Amino acid sequence: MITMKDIVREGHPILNHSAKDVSIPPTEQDIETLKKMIQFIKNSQDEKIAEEYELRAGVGLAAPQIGLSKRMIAVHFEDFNNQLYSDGYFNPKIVSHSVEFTYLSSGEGCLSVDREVAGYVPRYARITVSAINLAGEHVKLRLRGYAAIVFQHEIDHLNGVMFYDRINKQEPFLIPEHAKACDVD
Ligand code: NB4
Ligand code: NI
Repeated sequence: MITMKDIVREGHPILNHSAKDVSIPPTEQDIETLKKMIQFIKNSQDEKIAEEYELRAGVGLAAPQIGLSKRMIAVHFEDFNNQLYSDGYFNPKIVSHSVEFTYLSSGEGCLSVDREVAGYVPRYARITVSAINLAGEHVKLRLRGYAAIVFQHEIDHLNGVMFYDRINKQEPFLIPEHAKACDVD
């Protein structure tokens, strides 16, 4: 199982480089790795398991964060309509996005960053993502709000971008134009 010792931390070059596309159909090994990434997120949200294995809670994970420079992401979370997003994706690509922005009013954190970085992270309010899911199906996801934010954070990792790279250096709490806050519980 994946534990925190497997999570690469900032400063490691793999987090600042673009990851490579996964050959489709994915290999058994790629599928196994993606399943392990989803299980890590589920474990991190299970109080007992998280305590036993000292896991930091997460709702998403990208392969470069476990030292694999491949375009694979895993998510496991419920959005505000209690819609569950729990799957893995190969070669996710943002194919369209809104002009409007959003941001988490609580700011963002990252399992690869062992410090708080305050500030708003501007994200597109609505995105369309095309990808191959764990079952090997080609999917087109239309996402907004919290779900759109999570997927953008993970896809950024595939392009070597960290959340704090998007925070306004002069004014960290500058509210982007045409932006609506996304309040987490
Ligand atoms: C990715 C997220 C940072 C902002 C928002 C949030 C948590 C992460 C990083 C957008 C994506 C991990 C991957 C949480 C969390 C809410 C839901 C359900 C019950 C606890 C869980 C806590 F843990 N971020 N951590 N950070 N990343 N919400 N929740 N809760 O997930 O670095 O690249 O279990
Ligand atoms: Ni992250």
